[in-house]
Amino acid sequence: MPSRSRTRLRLAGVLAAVLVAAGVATGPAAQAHEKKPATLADLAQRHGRYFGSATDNPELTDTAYTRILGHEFDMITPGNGMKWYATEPQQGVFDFSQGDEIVNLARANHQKVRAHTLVWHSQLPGWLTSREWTADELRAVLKKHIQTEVRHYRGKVYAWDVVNEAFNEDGTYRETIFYKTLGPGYIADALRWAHQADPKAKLYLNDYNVEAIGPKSDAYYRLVKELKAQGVPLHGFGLQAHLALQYGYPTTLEDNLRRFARLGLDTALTEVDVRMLLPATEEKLAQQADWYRDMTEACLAVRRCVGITVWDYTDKYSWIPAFFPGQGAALPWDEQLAPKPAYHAIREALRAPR
Ligand code: 9MR
Repeated sequence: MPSRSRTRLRLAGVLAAVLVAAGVATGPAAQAHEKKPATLADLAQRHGRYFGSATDNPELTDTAYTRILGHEFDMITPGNGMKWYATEPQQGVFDFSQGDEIVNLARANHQKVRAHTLVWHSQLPGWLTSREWTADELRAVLKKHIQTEVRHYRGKVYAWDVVNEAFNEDGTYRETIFYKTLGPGYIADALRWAHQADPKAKLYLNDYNVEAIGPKSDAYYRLVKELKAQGVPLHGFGLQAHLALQYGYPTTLEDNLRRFARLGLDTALTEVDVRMLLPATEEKLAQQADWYRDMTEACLAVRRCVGITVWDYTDKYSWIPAFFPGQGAALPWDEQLAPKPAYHAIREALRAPR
């Protein structure tokens, strides 16, 4: 070998050694070692599912937070920004800036959006709740709100929670302004109006405490049957899954998901968290991890359970401590954005072959 080639070879060897010492990838083995671990979204996609998180506008300035939000999930739900008080603060005056910010961020990160929510008794603007409406007036107001918002996001969102929390615990209709003024038909109307405005969006009914089979989920089961029989556009049933360790795990979740699938609906776990009485102990965090694992497995076991969304991913931004004083630690990442046992349990469930 000519000496110049030998020198070059030796130099290449030295260079490789320096690169290895510096931790820079050089060969195929190093590349394999460098490969980024699969995200929750990657793992869910292997099952044809998504894994999502809610988020909220004020948190978006936290760059450590947005890094994980943009990386680990493939579905995003605005926690507040698309609600009525935010989007129509004065009658007929629409403001989509908060929802747009989240939709734009999701698009930049190649994530889809579950839009939330059009018809709900809570977080309504004052102009709507502070006066009486005739049925005709309220119907017009509701239709305009739904169609203006759905049209604005047409083609940009995967699904809409059209009606949120329509039933009481005993399965009777919640006496909301919409129910009291318009009767139960407001639900079918809302779905039809939303469908006209975006025929491709998946339209959902969504509620909490409907994970187990019981009076409240039975009410949805009956309603879905009726709506389907009437040809009303309805595509999914969202189970919020705000669970609490002290109230027990909904062991009939999988059967419940399956019975809605048999009615021809998609299902999704839409607002998952598992709160506990504080302080969090190792034992409680282990139990919480089991519940996250069980919920993930239940969804994977039912073909039409299309995905799971956690109601934000970190305890830093959870709604729980403000609403249930003395409770919290409900999400898979802690307040320092470090993954908890629940995160690893979800991964294990998603990694298992099916
Ligand atoms: O996460 C939302 C929180 O920031 C709001 O203050 C709260 C107001 O009720 O709503 C929270 O989100 C709710 C969701 O829209 C519907 N299901 C229950 C959620 C928790 O309250």
